Amino acid sequence: MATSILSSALSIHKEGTSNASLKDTGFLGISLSNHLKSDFFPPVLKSKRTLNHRKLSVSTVRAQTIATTPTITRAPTQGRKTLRTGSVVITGASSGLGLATAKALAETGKWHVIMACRDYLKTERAAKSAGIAKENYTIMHLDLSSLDSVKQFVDNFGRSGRPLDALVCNAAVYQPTAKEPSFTADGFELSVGTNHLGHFLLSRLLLDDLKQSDYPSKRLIIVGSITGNTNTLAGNVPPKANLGDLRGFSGGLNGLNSSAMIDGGNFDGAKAYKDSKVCNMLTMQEFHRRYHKDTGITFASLYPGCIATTGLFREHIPLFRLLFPPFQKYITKGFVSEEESGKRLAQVVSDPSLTKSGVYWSWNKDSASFENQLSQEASDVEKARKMWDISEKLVGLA
Ligand code: NDP
Ligand code: PMR
Repeated sequence: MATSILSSALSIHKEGTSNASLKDTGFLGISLSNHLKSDFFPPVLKSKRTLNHRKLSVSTVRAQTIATTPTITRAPTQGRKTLRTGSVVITGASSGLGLATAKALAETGKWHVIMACRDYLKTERAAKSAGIAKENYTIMHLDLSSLDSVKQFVDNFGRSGRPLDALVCNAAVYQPTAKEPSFTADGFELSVGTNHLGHFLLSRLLLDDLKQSDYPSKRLIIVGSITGNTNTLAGNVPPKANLGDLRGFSGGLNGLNSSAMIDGGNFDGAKAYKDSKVCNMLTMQEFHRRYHKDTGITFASLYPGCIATTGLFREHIPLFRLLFPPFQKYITKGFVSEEESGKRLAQVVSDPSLTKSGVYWSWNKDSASFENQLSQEASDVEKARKMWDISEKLVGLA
């Protein structure tokens, strides 16, 4: 691994003349120029809500939802105008960034967190050991690698009667050492299928719930990353993200009659992850262009910092897992703790100053948020539209 890290570093130097040099980029993907710029709501019960606004209905509803809190919690409405408790769905809240964000939001007492996770017991244990108070969270089953599970989650959420004030698409898988692709229940390469397509369907199906919310600032957040942005040093570590002409994507990423990779190339797990992050960032912007004006929903993405200790690297070789945190802490200085990253994402969910839509947030060395620049590909309007259209077909929305 040490050799592969070194060879990566060397190849960055070679590519330095193209679109990323240390001088232009600085640490954390923050360019030098960026650096300088450097109530009252009646309780909402939606028991009468019907599901007919959803394009896809779920035929069978199994008892997958296990609610730790059967009743809907609301902020007390004593006397003056009081903002009711917000209701936020966070995918992948069983560990890392998602768990830290759930904790940060729950601790404010202003949010009830729906932890949308594939492993109930793991999530329950994680919530307990993080010290999240029982009344501040509910666990609901969601496996993003199955479109049926996504539809079922949406249906179950509808039945729960909760409003939806914020949705955080956070869950992800990363398979850097896989030699062969693995696939979702619907036959899509796993990283793009889970990180992008699962979230694409989820957010499309929950958009009406967000629209119906009477919360003053409704938000849909899709977690991005520096490694999908080739205008940064980190984004130039091979293999680089590149969606190409989307030929593998339009072929269904099934590895049979099409490539498992979006650009139609040979399978590479690390690239598939980075490509999925480009899709996440393009999706956020396409949502913004299509829906922000009419709905008032804030669409945002972010790079929370390098949280080198999370489960994301579970499939990496042990030497990588050992060296990665000190490398990020002492060499790139891009390291952030899980707790700090959770506070950052929680800001994007609820900070009154972060309501601007269509923004990719990052944080500088003093942990101050700023609007960051996306790479050319991650902000390509035409590619975003094409990616959206293909995604709709793949998940059965078109
Ligand atoms: P973790 O592995 O700790 O968290 C990922 C979460 O996703 C887990 O809760 C995991 O569930 C869940 N998940 C994975 N597959 C599925 C699935 N099929 N259905 C439902 N949930 C699933 O990693 P991080 O906290 O680091 O990652 C969170 C986000 O942050 C990701 O979007 C990642 O791209 C992003 N990010 C991370 C960075 C980092 O340095 N770590 C940097 C930049 C962005 P389970 O517990 O069951 O495995
Ligand atoms: Mg990277 C400022 C420099 C910087 C930052 C902020 C990151 C973040 N990385 C940086 C630089 C480098 N990394 C350099 C110079 C190298 C070559 C030595 C390097 C290598 C490297 C590897 C092998 N970095 C990695 C890997 C991974 O497997 C991680 C990855 O790509 O996951 C997709 C990763 C990351 N570096 C980051 C961040 C945030 C990650 C992982 C998480 C992510 O993007 O979601």
